[in-house]
Amino acid sequence: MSFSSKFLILSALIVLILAAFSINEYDYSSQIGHGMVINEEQLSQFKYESNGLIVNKVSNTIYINNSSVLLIEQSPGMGKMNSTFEEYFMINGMINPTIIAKDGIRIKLVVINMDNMEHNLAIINQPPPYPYMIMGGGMMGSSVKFLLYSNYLPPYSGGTNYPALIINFDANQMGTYWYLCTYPGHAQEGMYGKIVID
Ligand SMILES: [Cu+2]
Repeated sequence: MSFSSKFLILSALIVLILAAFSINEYDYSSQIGHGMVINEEQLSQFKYESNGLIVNKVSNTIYINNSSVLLIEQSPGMGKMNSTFEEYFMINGMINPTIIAKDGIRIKLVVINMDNMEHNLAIINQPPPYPYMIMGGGMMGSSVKFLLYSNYLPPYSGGTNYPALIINFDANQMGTYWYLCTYPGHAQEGMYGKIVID
């Protein structure tokens, strides 16, 4: 086979791969909300899309400088990921990473429950340690401010469909916050991470 025909085949392959990705692009607006599921194929697409973030595995930090997709997995492996926590967030292969987001950007949060428990995602201005009850008592009366409070995702029951939630989060209030799960006991056990908007 000549060099030019190899080149042509390679080019065609690249075009096909790019086409496959654009076909898989979602109309996010129609999927924002509760009760949706994400299958393995969509999951790998979101993993691909969230690969563009600046990740520092040594400092367990993710920098988000432009509007992007952030894939947030909840307790994948059901505690078998060598985590010291039973309940935790896994983002870009890191457990409860610190997220540093530029002020004014929109982050598409793709939250996927991979655990056999209910979880949600909240962003608050209160640092740890957290009480057993975040809602309905534990932190009432304090000056807790929520930037985000999501619905609860139902437990993952096996198979190739994961309970999911997509949220457009506008990082437009500079400050230091924490993302956490408000299910009783989860944040107390370590299901939280820091998020800085600067
Ligand atoms: Cu939880």
